[in-house]
Amino acid sequence: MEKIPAELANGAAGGATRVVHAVCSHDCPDSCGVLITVDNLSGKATKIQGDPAHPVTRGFLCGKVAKYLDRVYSPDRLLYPMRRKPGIAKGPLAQGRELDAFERISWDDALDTIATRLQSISDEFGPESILPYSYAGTIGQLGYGSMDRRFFHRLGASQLDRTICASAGGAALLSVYGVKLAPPPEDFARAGLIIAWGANIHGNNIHLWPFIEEARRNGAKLVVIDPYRTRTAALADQHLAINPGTDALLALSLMHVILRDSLENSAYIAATTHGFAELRAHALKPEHAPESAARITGIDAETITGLAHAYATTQRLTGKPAVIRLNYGIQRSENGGTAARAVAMLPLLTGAWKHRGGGVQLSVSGSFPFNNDDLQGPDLMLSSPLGRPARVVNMSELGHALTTLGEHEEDGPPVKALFVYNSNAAAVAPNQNAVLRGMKRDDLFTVVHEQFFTDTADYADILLPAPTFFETKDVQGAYGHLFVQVSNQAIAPLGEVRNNVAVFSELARRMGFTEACFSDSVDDLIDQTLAPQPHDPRAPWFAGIDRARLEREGHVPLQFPVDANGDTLPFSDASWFRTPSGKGELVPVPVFRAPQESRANASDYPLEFLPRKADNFMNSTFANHPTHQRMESRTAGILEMHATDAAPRGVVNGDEVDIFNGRGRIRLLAHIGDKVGAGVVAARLDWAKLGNDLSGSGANVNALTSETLTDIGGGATFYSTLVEVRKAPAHA
Ligand SMILES: Nc1nc2c(c(=O)[nH]1)N[C@H]1C(S)=C(S)[C@@H](COP(=O)(O)OP(=O)(O)OC[C@H]3O[C@@H](n4cnc5c(=O)[nH]c(N)nc54)[C@H](O)[C@@H]3O)O[C@H]1N2
Ligand SMILES: Nc1nc2c(c(=O)[nH]1)N[C@H]1C(S)=C(S)[C@@H](COP(=O)(O)OP(=O)(O)OC[C@H]3O[C@@H](n4cnc5c(=O)[nH]c(N)nc54)[C@H](O)[C@@H]3O)O[C@H]1N2
Ligand code: SF4
Ligand SMILES: [Mo]
Repeated sequence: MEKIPAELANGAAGGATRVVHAVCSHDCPDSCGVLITVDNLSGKATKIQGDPAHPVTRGFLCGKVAKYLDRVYSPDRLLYPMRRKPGIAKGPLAQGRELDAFERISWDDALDTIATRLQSISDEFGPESILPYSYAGTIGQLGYGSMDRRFFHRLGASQLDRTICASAGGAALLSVYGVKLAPPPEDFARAGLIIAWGANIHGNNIHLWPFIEEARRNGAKLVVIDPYRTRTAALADQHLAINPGTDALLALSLMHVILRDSLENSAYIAATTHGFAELRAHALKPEHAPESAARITGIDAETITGLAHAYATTQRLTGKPAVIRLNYGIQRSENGGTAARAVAMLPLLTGAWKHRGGGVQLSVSGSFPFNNDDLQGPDLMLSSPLGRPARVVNMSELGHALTTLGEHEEDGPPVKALFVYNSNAAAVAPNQNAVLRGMKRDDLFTVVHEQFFTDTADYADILLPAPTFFETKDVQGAYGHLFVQVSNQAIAPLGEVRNNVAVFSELARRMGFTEACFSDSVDDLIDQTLAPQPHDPRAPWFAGIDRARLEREGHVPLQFPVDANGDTLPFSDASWFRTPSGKGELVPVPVFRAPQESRANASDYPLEFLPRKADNFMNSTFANHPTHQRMESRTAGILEMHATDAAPRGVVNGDEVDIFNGRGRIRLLAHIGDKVGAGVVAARLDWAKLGNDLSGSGANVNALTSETLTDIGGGATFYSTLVEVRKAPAHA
């Protein structure tokens, strides 16, 4: 395998410019290796490119990060600590008017204020009244969760259950397989049939695409299962526009056909699974026959039968296996955990795992034996004033946490301090109106550590400036490939920005925490996370991987055991499973239930709403940059709907429409077309303060979503949302 030259990895000076190896830290499966060119004289970054030596990045970047210099050097960066001016109420600020509400202070002032307030709140209400709120602004090991976790553990703050993205799917895969392993993207090139199931590969996972294209050049077919006609769907051989929330039924119907027509792999099933007889009886029930499933999934019976046959016979007929790219789309739904479990069982029936390029890929994150215990110090909770593990607050219920928690004594105290970092909570959390009602409370002390004046920043008492990945060092795995990488610091921090590690070790010092772990440097933390727990069965996969080697080589592949053919084939035999039975778990059998919020139970709000991610933003990140807005201009302020739903409502293209339910209301411009089928409407996630909501209420799509949790894993259910749409009254 080609390696990038050492001088690239080290960022050594070699004339007018130097090239530094870094890693894109955004919450994307691709974790691209990037090369940043820095001008030695000015210290400024002048260029970013994909690392040509990285086998998955292959020298190209997505559109949003290719324009990253616009983000790093944006004139809108938050570069200094600030505090809310006395007497200014919390609430949305027009973009560019933030300094009406905030004034610059020194880091010492900011940190002293935070430490004093957290101490007095802890003394008065107990430490659990302090709530950290973070997600994946960076997925570097250190930036995502290291010193911050130590700090909040030692403080005794409420623990945050980080469920907003992937917890239902994660729990599903763990229940079936016991460990999250999957074929790497490179192996997709060897597949004969690729199913993208709730996976917008073109938008969200672009570095998988070249391997799919390679497979297709060799005869493979791509089938996309998605209620929305994504670019991925439009480019596929077949697009099945499934009704939202019905994936478990489709998977059961595929099983039904496979078992009815005896297309399963009996020897593999006997050797590797547990509960097959029960699953077989369940799948063969008449309600799972294609004719029955068709009515509910919206996919006709012949198509279901054809897909089941293609899926189960690809290996025999083409000599190449079938692979499912199951992404997180299907599990953002009330019964999404069950759906993900059902889909995950399919290759256990056919034995696709026995062939390189076959199986199912949700996430490969379980391949990295990072030592998170040493990094995050959960035992420090025992040294907190509580002396026990603190209560757990589910991040998908932030609205509830900020508005009603503490009303019942058994809940523990109300939230009195909120510390947000790595997240634009006010934009991305469901049930936005409840979230904002909570954030507006003037008895809530809020700290926000950010790169920009986001929706969340508008509610801060204290603002702290955060770095981009150009300005800090980290180490990173991936959830979509199998390379460990170090991200070197390319440029000096702009203004007075400080990274997540620095902020929390400074705060720990001010709070009087004397444990040695609060003095660990960035390099110490990297070394710790690269030293797996000795009892971790995956520990050998990090053999020979240490900081020095990563700094030299940039990216290093995990050291997997290989079979006689030189292949690593997870779940090809029973030795790979980590479930209680030691086998692939087919029980409890997945039972399909339509979501409460779906057409099956439609009432006053009959339309299924997809509050979607934008191809050229990263959740709400990038939404504020003019360059990125231009790339996404087609989706700005738009509600996509089907003519069947527009006509009876008297809506024509370009009309202003109100989209509403019992939780909220936003106003967008109707766009009638083929992106969604009848009964479904869709709009994109955005910064609320940009004003794309034409009603002027300063909301975004999450004003409509609910805090209902998934069936397993306690996840968010963005894609189980019912709404009604009405032509907006004409302006007076
Ligand atoms: N450009 C870009 N890339 C991103 C992100 C981004 O915001 N923008 N976000 C990143 C993050 S945080 C994540 S978690 C990953 C997520 O990547 P994906 O898992 O691909 O996430 P989604 O876009 O939420 O969902 C994928 C598709 O599922 C479809 N879908 C919705 N409901 C259903 C359903 O009931 N059944 C089926 N079959 N499909 C359904 C949606 O229409 C969508 O096209 O992407 C990451 N990459
Ligand atoms: N309607 C709807 N809502 C959704 C989704 C959806 O598809 N539809 N997707 C959900 C999903 S899958 C996810 S993962 C969540 C994502 O939710 P978030 O993780 O909150 O995602 P972002 O909107 O990208 O906000 C991340 C913020 O972190 C900041 N940041 C970046 N690096 C750093 C750093 O080093 N330090 C600090 N302190 N801050 C930093 C960025 O500036 C950015 O504002 O959103 C969820 N919400
Ligand atoms: S967002 Fe994803 S595709 Fe784009 S550069 Fe980052 S890791 Fe690569
Ligand atoms: Mo996510």
